[in-house]
Amino acid sequence: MKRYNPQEIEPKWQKKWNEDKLYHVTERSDKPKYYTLVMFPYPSGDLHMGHMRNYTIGDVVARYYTMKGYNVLNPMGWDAFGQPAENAAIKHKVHPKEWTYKNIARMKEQLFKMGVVYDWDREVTACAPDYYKWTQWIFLKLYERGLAYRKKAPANWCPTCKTVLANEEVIDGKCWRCKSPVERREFEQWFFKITEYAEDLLKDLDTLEHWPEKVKLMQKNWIGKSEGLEFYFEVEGSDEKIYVYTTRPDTIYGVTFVVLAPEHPLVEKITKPEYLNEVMEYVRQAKNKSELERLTSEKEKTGVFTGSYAIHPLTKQPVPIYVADYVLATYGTGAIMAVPAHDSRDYDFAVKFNLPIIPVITPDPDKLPELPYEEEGVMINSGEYNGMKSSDFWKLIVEKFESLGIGKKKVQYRLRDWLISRQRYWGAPIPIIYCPNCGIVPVPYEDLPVELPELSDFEPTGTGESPLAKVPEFVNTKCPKCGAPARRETDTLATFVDSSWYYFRYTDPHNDKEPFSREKAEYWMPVDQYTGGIEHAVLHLLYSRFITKVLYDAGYSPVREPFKRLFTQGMVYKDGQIMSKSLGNIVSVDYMVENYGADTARLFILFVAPPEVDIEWSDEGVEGANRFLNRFWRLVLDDAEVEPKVDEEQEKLIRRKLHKTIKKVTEDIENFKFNTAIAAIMELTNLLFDHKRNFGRTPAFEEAIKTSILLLSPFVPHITEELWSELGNEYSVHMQKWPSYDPEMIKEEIVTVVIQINGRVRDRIDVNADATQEEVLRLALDRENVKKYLDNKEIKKVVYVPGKILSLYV
Ligand code: ANZ
Ligand code: ZN
Repeated sequence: MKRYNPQEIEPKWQKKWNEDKLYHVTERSDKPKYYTLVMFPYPSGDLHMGHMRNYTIGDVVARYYTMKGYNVLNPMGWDAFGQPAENAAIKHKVHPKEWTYKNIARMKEQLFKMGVVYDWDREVTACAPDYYKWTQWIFLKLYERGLAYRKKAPANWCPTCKTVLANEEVIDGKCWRCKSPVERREFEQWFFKITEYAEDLLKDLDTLEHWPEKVKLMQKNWIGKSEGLEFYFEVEGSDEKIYVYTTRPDTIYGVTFVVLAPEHPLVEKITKPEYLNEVMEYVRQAKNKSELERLTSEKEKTGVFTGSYAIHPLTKQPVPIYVADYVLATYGTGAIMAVPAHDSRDYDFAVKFNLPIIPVITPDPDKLPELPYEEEGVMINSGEYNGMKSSDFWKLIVEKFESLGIGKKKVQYRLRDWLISRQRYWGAPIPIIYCPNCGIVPVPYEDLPVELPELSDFEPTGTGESPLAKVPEFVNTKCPKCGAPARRETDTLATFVDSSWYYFRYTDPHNDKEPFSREKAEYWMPVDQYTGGIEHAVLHLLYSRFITKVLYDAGYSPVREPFKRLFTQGMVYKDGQIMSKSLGNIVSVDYMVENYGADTARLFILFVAPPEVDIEWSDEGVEGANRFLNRFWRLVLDDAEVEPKVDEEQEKLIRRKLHKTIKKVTEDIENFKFNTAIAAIMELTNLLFDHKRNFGRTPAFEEAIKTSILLLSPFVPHITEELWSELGNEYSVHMQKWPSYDPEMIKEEIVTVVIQINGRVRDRIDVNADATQEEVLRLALDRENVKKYLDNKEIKKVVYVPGKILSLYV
């Protein structure tokens, strides 16, 4: 019999699937649609097994739903603009474009080799003018709707990458790419007004039933809605008022000082002359720190006294005013009432600066709380309100301040507007023109795309200006409104803009009139299954949701939410660390394919653990997967050693097991439990091995073999295609109908088991026909009669004749 040779069969089928366009789809179908999508990758170079996990998972989904009878859209593309490509290009001294397209070709080849299939006719590449034309179009739509604006703003500046970074790209005060400490600098920048959608983005999370709770919580925290009171303090000996925002107005009697952010406009005005030098020096230093650095709670609190006092609005007592960098200028009003007894940051500050700490809420009225106490409770030290529940006092004090006219209830969001300009070459130019007469003028739609010029000197300038500013032919243009000489915007769009709408483009990838037609989007959207890394839980997903909502409001998108179901897969580790090129611990696609074949690699990845769990690469695991495929091959193709012997009971047993397996595999795939689905098929094949040895290739055996091939086909597509064809079936296994099970067949059969103790019948129990010895024993030991005759004696021996007798010896 022919041996299993993946190196021969895999390329053969890959070529055939590709030529036959097996996964090419159109909207003309009588089947229901299913849109599955794996987050499109940065074309960063070679793929390894860590990346492959993601694509393999996506491939199983696409192949399964196709067999299930859906019209499956399963596209692929490249998040090809952006800093990673550019940094690598600078390092390797090649043009980003060349570097990018070379990597795309290489990655495509690797996906191909792994048997991962797509509708390649829908490939999109973010750096291609026919794609970024529409990214620019989307920018203009937002501009038109007042959702894109320019303002001078302090920005995170990476001195190494020489560029401005979005807040999200600053991790622990360091650049997410190169890890250098980030500085603060002021620039004119473009923003998208995502804050206008804060409430929608929050509220609609509730409609996303099939998203992981963890991801929804992360988005919720990022949006950070809070309800509180905004009110003002008067300043002693001054007409100035200090507005503060608090979510805990119930702690008002515990206020012992007030803090201004270093950037607060009143700092200079209210600081007493003898304190001014020290305060201004502090302000200068604080401005260089990133927000994250300032908020890090482990850091020791710093600050300075202004020499001035605020008047407590209820007690009329003076409280000192400090400037401290743990208060941010960009949140609330940029100033706070400090309550050290009930806020840990204020507590640390008060301890360090020796300020009074007055507890005003306690969980137990007979005892003082342990400080800082941040929960609710009962009021103390709060005058006439003592004994009241703090939550009631919260409402009361808000009403009181409102009626006194010194404060009002307010909703705040932590979410900031989205900084979208980058002072980098490798991105879509922002389609804006600056005219000396007309000011900011959007590039007319018919002039799109604003093409990125071919530049050989694309390195960042280091002044904060984009390298495009060095190209007069690009910069100098005419005003589209008045014709006067004008300048183009030289910043490019952040890559998160490119990736915030690509899933729409797949629905209509060749449209040259609009980014996508409403009709096609209506057919395909929303994405039914979106799969990707947890690292995109906040930004990419939030930005995509935002752009979808804007396009919905503008009448282009038929849906308000782009992704119906979200799955975040785990990471792949090797030698205890994340598999990554930089750590030198990768297992390459080429190595796996050459030595074991794609099917073995796929089977290992899918079988080793549930897809959401992190896995450790294991050579033994790979060997095990390979052994299984070899065994399965022989099971299917090798002749039996015995002539077929049809035993009706045994045939029934095989069929029952088969139908149970179909049910389990089907349910497990739909619930992303690929590992247990595969385990169930393995269990079935073990049974089939025994059967073949004792009963030969009977009709039930042949039936079970054929169905097992179908059940395995989404996981290991090549070997199953080959075996399917070897058995003389019609091509392709992947276009067959997914097997269904007969509910009658899997009904539990109940049998009565006789229980003997020391050879004497003592009881009878009803059990499932396929119950194991342990299960039957457990049930037996619970019976009163059995307990009586066992009389607490030690059981020496157990013999179980399945479905008939359980014998115990004591
Ligand atoms: C007094 C207070 C007492 C507070 C207490 C908390 C606990 P969230 O819930 O995240 O919205 N805060 C307000 N503006 C701030 C700023 N610009 N920088 C730093 N902190 C600021 O947080 C609101 C709380 O964070 C506010 O409520 C304020 O401290 C602080 F027992 O006011 B609280
Ligand atoms: Zn003009």
